[in-house]
Amino acid sequence: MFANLWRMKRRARGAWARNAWTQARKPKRERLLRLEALEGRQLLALIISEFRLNGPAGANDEFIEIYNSADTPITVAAADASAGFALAASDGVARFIIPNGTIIPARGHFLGVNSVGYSLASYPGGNGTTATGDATYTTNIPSGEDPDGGGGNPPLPRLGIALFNTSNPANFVLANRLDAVGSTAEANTLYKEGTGHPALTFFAIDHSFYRDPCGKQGSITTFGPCPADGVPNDTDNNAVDFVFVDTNGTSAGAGQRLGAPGPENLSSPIALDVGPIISRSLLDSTVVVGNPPNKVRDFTMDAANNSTFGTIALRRRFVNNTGAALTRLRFRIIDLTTFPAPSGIADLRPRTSGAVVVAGINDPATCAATGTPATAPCTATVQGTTLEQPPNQPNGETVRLLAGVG
Ligand SMILES: [Ca+2]
Ligand SMILES: [Ca+2]
Ligand SMILES: [Ca+2]
Repeated sequence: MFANLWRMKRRARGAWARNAWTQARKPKRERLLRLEALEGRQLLALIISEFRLNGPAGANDEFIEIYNSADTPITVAAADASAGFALAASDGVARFIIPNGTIIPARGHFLGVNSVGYSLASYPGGNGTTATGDATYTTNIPSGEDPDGGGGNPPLPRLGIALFNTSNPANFVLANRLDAVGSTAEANTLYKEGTGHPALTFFAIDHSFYRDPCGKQGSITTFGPCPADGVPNDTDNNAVDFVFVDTNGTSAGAGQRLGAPGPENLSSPIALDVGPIISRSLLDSTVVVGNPPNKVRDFTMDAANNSTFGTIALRRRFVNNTGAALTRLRFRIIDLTTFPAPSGIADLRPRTSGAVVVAGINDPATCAATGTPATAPCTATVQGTTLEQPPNQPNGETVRLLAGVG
């Protein structure tokens, strides 16, 4: 278990949804204007949440993930008579279209992939599904790659990308743009926000740029809770909104940080912070958070599993208040001290764990829910977590991997 999970609090953004109700009592014209404004804000909730423009399978190992950051589903409907929303590169050519009528759930995703090279199609998705593309394309988006793979060439240009509320290229203009991300090497401001994220030196590495859901810009030396509380940052400044990670902790020009790409599609899990939630508490609330059985430090060396200095186990109880059956409980790690941690800061690597039976629990609620006997003191089984792969993790598991229970 982990120190930092997706936060499950409701966000202030819920305020505008409530505003929609209060508009019902206003004069009709004002109401219409306000509703149009609300529709605009809802569309702006569609953001590019993660992408990469090359990978271990080469220049075409690309994916682009779109995210609905609103509290309500978004039904795609182009602003003109075109086929849907387009994701275009700064060469002005659309790579994929989200067709009209597509419903992207609240906090849900839509994934576009380059089918020539995309190598993460078996990344875990939803129940029995994987992160295959909801839409595909076959034209490379140049991003600093060696044009022929033979070396000795100037790198290809690094193109930015943008999402438009139309698929008509003639209408790829700022007024129709929903979001954009590009590097400092991109000259066209239509295809980036702010100065752009750092331009990457091309290596065939498993990496991605993702919108920071923590709010620390990927810093592994900043302690305390995540200011962004699990909601991907969009301050319209790519340089601070996006974080670079790769599975080797490579220094490629955009910060050195061990982590994993996490492409998500329409089938992928959705953070349950809208409506009924899954509540979280200590395994034993009669004991402070830093002591067993809530936190257990085991100094046993296990170098073969990246635990040279032992392990830390964090134990929590989760209650399903959704009213629906859950097939699996999954967590995404969004903040962790890890490689390359400076001296004095722990280099932590999440890993798979097995179930353990814990005795001496004095928490009446835990005992009533799952204890033997059902009254305190009791014994309870704490389930382990399984790190979900690919991508393969040659250096031990890292920030942003999914971990599942059940
Ligand atoms: Ca590319
Ligand atoms: Ca933006
Ligand atoms: Ca993702």
